[in-house]
Amino acid sequence: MSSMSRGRAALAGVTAAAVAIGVAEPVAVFTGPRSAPLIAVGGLVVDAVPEPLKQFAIAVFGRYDKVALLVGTVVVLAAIAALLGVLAARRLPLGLAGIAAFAALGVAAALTRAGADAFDALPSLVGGGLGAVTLWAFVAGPLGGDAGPGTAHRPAPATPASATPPAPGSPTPPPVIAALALDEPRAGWEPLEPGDHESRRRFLRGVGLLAGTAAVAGLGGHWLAGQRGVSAARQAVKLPTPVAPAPPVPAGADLSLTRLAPFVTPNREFYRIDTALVVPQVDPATWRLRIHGRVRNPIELSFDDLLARPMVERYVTLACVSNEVGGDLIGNARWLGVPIRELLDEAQPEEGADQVVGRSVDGWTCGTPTAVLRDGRDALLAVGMNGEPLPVEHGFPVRMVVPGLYGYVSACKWVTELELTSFGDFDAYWVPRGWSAQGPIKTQSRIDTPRPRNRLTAGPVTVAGVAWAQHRGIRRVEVRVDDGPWQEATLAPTASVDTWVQWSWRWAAGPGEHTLQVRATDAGGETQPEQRRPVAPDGATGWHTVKVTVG
Ligand SMILES: Nc1nc2c(c(=O)[nH]1)N[C@H]1C(S)=C(S)[C@@H](COP(=O)(O)O)O[C@H]1N2
Ligand SMILES: [Mo]
Repeated sequence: MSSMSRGRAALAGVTAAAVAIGVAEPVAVFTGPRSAPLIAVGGLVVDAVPEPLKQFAIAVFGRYDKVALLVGTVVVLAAIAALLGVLAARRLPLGLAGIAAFAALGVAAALTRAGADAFDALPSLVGGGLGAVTLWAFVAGPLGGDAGPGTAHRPAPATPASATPPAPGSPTPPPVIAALALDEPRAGWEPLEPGDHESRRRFLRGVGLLAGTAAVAGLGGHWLAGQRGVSAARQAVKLPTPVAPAPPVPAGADLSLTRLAPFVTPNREFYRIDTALVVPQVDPATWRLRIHGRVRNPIELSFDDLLARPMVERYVTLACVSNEVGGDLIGNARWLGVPIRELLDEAQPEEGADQVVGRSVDGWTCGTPTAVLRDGRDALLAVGMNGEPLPVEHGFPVRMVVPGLYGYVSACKWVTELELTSFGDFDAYWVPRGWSAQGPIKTQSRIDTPRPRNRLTAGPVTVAGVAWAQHRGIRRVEVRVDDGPWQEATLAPTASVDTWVQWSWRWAAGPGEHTLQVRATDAGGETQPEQRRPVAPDGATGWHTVKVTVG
């Protein structure tokens, strides 16, 4: 059995893992990015992570929660791989069994994703196989560091490795690689046997070569997979002209103040929330929508069928239930699509089918009350966003948009199914994870300017922001300073009850520290409550509060 040093063994383990993950990527170019082990296992983690941790990740990492998750997964994997390397140096079969266990995890993760087929096992199988070969090669094979018992702990020469004349034809390892040798000789040690140098060089050359190959394969595969995306298909989509265009945004709806959210959120700045680690690439040529379940007349539509139907265009403000008071997980866009109501009328839901489950190509689901989709509001199967085909990350080619409901119960992206069922019979994705099955948007208001901790000059200050109560509409917005009397803000005109509204208020700011607060009242006369509640289970409450200093 090998007598590698721990450092070498750990490096061998990490290299084997890098090979496994790297070579799986080009395989996943053919089987789809979601079958790549890192993404597949990451997906399992996303679905399994306890809710408070997910909240924490969103709060701390914001939009970068997915990057954080992948980096975290890689760090954990590297640590385990290092341990496996050490284990393998003691008992090779144990190390190999560890790699097999990881490959099995990758296979299981890839095969249990929505829409998976047997080929999705390939990236993990190929990666696991080559990872195992790599580990063997380091521990017992041609790259082996076996230079006799006790190599690692034998005292080493005073001269650095690079000072030793290299054997003919074997180049000195570059300093970076040499620095990686964890059993680098240190000053004051006894000379190494020549075989030790050679074995170290062989080992490091192996590490460098294999890690390089893994990186090239991994990055190249990743890039190739990107080339196979649907951005060309998206660009080729010609959106139909709506039979019912959106009513024009009234003049003055946008106060155009710096730092105030614009009335229409540009697509590039629109918040993005979903559980997808890789953005689903859905080809409109093969996309189908099935309307099925408890319906008398199941329907199946192609993308062309959908585009051929009369389309309406509407401004609707989308909001996430995870939006904190004062948060920015909200955006307003002009959506083009087919009213879901018309499709449901054709499908004819059965009595008692009170839930429509929107199902995404990646298996994610949301549950929307059938009654809401049929009550006359502009619930759309949307294909266009602000005059463009849906951006891929916002659900291309087709998504749901339902005015008045949080996204997690209504806004299914990459939608491929509408299944009629009941709330009693089916829990959509977020419900067993502790979120309410019903998700009407709560009335909210936000101060966009001034910002928290701004330093202002005494005198007139414009306080402004947005307020929303989708599908009810906003009647009134009030502002108060330092617990003083509530003062009515001026509402800008807005496109409809389904959109947010900008508001502004002129403040004669006197010197000192001040606290600004805002609250909105919906068209039904209900004022948003002061009581602070967290986002779970059905949306945050409380008044947005901003502290500023006036000098
Ligand atoms: N397929 C899919 N659709 C989804 C989600 C998801 O995780 N997967 N998240 C929902 C949530 S929680 C919200 S708030 C909205 C956000 O839509 P956006 O990313 O276009 O802003 O999408 C909804 N649609
Ligand atoms: Mo959300």
